[in-house]
Amino acid sequence: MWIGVSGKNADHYSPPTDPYIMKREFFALTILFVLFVAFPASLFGYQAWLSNPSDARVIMLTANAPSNGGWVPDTIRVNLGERVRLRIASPDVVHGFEIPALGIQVDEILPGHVAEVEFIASRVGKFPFACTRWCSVDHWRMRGNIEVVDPNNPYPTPQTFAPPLYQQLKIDIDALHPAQNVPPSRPSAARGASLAGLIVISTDLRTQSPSDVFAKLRVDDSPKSYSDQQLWDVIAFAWKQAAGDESIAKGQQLYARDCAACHGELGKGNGPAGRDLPGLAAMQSDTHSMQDGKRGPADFTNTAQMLGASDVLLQGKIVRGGMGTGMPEWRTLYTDEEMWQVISFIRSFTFDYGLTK
Ligand code: HEC
Ligand SMILES: [Cu+2]
Repeated sequence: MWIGVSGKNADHYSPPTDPYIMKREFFALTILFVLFVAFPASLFGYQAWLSNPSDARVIMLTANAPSNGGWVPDTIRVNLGERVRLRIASPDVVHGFEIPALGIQVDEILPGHVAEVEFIASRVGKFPFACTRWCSVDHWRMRGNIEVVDPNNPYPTPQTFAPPLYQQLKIDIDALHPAQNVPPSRPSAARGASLAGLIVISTDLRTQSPSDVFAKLRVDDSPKSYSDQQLWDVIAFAWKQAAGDESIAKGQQLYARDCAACHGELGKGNGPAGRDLPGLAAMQSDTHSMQDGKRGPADFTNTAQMLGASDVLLQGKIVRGGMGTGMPEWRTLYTDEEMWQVISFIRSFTFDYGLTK
């Protein structure tokens, strides 16, 4: 190693022959080797080992807000049985990641960091994934798919979903649903609880609207001595009971995460992301609120509309989305259970469930 050779003297330099100098040179060489070759190599090796301790297939995924391109790639194809390690980076803002059908979740993908999640592709199918953080106005468009294929059977019969309840029951979810009956004031589940033993509701609460249930109660003989408000209170209590506190609490979380940005924290349809959605101006529905003279997403505090809708009808709208507006579809992202949970929470905008918000 001819260190210190420079300039015009370089040509005249002859290697040292003195053994002492040669020993020193060897020592210097060793240090240089360690400094510039072995140490960095070990670092890289260690890094690589850190990021891939198993024999997982590493897939890089970039989380961009939809206006910056969304997920890249937005379709990931892996083989059945493969161990997959997703390394997810975010160049812009904080995102989240979830593959609901596989129960895989990364709560936070911070800008400039790489979040990792590992799983085994143990089921064949097409599994939607989505961002779980409200990263931008069109956050809910931030979706992609993981396709798990069996190399031995690359063309399986396509997945079939049972038709949603609203289709099975042939409910027209695009029809207006004004309530035939509205309560004098906001029904209270707490007040209704004290009357619940006296007034029995025997109808199916999922397929009937609250307004229909009221109509049936009103023509019954037994509750004749009770006021309209009292019947409504009992209905509010019945709905809360049927859902259960746990379901309502879970629905509240889902709503805050996925719906509030459009429908508003208090359900008034005035969330910041709900403004100027395409198609709203052409809507004939009365469920949406007006904000600054513009139509917004459905107003869940609008008693005259909400009490005319059965849970199944609301489910249909959430399942399918659309309505010619910016309402996203949730069928591929929500389990049935989550669907009912979010609906049970939406009811708290018309029924007083005594929740703390
Ligand atoms: C991107 C904005 C946006 C998001 C996010 C969104 N919605 Fe909507 N939603 C709308 C719009 C727009 C409508 C149609 C307004 C109308 O029918 O007047 C709508 C309508 C609805 C309706 C129909 C109400 C009715 O009585 O006709 C339901 C139910 C509903 N949304 C539930 C949800 C739930 C639950 C979530 C979250 C899981 C959600 N929405 C997320 C925009 C949104
Ligand atoms: Cu997002």
